[in-house]
Amino acid sequence: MGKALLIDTSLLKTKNHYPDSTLNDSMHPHMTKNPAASLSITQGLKLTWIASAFYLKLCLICMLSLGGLCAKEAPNFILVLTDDQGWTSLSAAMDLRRTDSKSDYHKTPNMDALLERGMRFSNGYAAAPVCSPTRYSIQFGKSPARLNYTRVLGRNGADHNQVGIPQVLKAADEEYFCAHLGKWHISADPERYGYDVHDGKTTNREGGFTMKNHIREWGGYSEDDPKRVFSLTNRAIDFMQKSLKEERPFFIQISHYAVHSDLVYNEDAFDEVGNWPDGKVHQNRAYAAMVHNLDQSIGLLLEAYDAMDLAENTYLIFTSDNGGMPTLPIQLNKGKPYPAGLNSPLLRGKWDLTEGGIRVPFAVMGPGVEAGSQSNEPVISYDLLPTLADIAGATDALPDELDGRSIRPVLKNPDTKIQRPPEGLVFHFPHYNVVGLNEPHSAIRIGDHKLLKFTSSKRELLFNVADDPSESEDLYEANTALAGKLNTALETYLDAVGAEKPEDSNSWKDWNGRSGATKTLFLSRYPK
Ligand SMILES: [Ca+2]
Repeated sequence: MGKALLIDTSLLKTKNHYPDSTLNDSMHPHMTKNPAASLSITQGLKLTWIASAFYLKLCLICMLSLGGLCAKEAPNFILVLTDDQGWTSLSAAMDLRRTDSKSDYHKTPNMDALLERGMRFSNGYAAAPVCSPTRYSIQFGKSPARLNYTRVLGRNGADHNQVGIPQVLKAADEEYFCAHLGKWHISADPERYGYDVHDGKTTNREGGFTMKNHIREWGGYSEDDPKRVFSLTNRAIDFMQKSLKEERPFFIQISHYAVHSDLVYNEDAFDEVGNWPDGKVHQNRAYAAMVHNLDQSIGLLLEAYDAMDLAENTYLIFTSDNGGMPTLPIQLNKGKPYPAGLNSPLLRGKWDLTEGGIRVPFAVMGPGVEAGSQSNEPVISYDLLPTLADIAGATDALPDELDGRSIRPVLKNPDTKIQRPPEGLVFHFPHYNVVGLNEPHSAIRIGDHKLLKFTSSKRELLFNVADDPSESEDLYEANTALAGKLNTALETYLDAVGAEKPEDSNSWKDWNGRSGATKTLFLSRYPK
C-alpha cells in the first residue's frame, strides 16, 4: 500500500511532456536559480497550468491506488502459521459440507471470520506431520522428501543453500520489507533468506515448551501472554505499520507457538471456557483456553488489517504446520488404534500420515478472493512460495525443482484444478516413532485417492480421502490397478529426489525401532 502514492518524478523532469510548452530548463520549477526574475506573465500562467495538470495527474494516481487498480502496486502478504492446529479445531467447519469438520467445544469467532472473509480449503495439507520439515517446505517450495529432512529430532540432512520466499519477492521488487516473527525451526538464520526483521533461529522453547514436567506440559498453566500470542501479533502490527509508513510492500510470517504444548492460556480465557459445555470429541479446558487466546490474537490482527485499510492489496493466508495432537496428553501407543481421537473424523494426528496428521486448516483472504467461498482442490504448504511469486509477478526468480504449484488460479475460481506433476502430493516419514504409527510409512495423493504404504509390514492401503477423509474403508483389494499406479508414482518420485530410506534412517531420536522388524499396530484396523 502507498507505493503508488509516490510522486512520479518523471513528470517533473520531462520538459516536452506538455506539447505547447515553451518552457526551457531555466524555467523548471525545481531549479535553484531565481526563476521568478525571468518569468513573463504568459510564462507564469503556463507554470500555473502545468502545476494544475500535475496536481490532477497526482490525484488520478491516488484514486487508482485507492481503488486497488494500480498495476504498479506490489501486493502485501501476511502468513499466519499456527503450530499443531488440527483440522477440526475451529468452531467453523473446514468443509462446509460436513458438520463434523469443526470443534464441538472450542469457540473461535475470529478464525471463523477469517474463513468467512475468504476462501477455505477443505483439502488443505501440511507437507509433513511434524513441525520443522513443513517449515522448510514453506520457505523453499519443496517437499520434505526432496529436502531430505523429514523429522524434527536427530540428523538433519537438509541442504540449507536454498532460495526462500523473501528472496523471490525481492527479486521482483527490491523494496519488499520482510519479517519472520515467532517459531522458525530451521537450522539456518532467517536473514540468509532475505528476512529484514526476524527473531533468529527460534524453536519451541521460546514459545514456552519445557518438556521437563509432564503434568505442567499437558495439564496447563496461565500466563499473561500465553504462547506469546499477543506480543507476536502486536509486533507484527508494528511491522506492518512501519512498512506502510515507509511505503514499502511487505511479507510477514507470523509463526505462532500456539497451540503446541505446553498448554498455556490466560486466566480470563480459562474462566470463560469454564462456562462452555463439553463436546463429545473435545473436552480439554486448558487446550480450549489456549485455542481461544490464539483466536483472540487473530482478532487483533484482523482489526489491524481493517484499520490499516489493507484489504485492497494484502493477502492473508492462514494454515498450520501439521495436524493436531491425536490425544491429550501424548500417548506412546505404537500405532495402536484408539477410538475417536481429537482430530475426529480424521484418523490419528501429529506424527502420522493419516489424514489427522497432515490435513490442516487452510484459508486465504485478500483482493479478488470471494468471501465465504470454498475450494475442495488439494493444496499444500509448499504451494505457498510459487503462489506468492505468482501474485507478486516474481515467477522468474523461482528456483528449479519446485514441488509446489501456484494456487492463484484457484483463488480466482475455487473449482480450478491445479496442474501438478504426475506424482501428485507425496508425503514421506521413514522413521520409527512410538508416539505415532511407529513404522516407516509414505503416502501419495493423486486426485481423490491416497495410497498409504508401510515398509516393514509390506502393506499398502488405498482410500478415497475426498469422500472418506476418515480413511475408514480400505479400497486396495478392489482397486489393485489404481493402487499399483499410485505406488509406481510414489516410488518413482522418492527415487528421483533421493529420499531417505527407512533402513538408512536415524529414526526418531533414541526411540529406535528395528529396521524391517518393528511393525505398527495400526494395521489391525484393516484386516485382510
Ligand atoms: Ca507443529
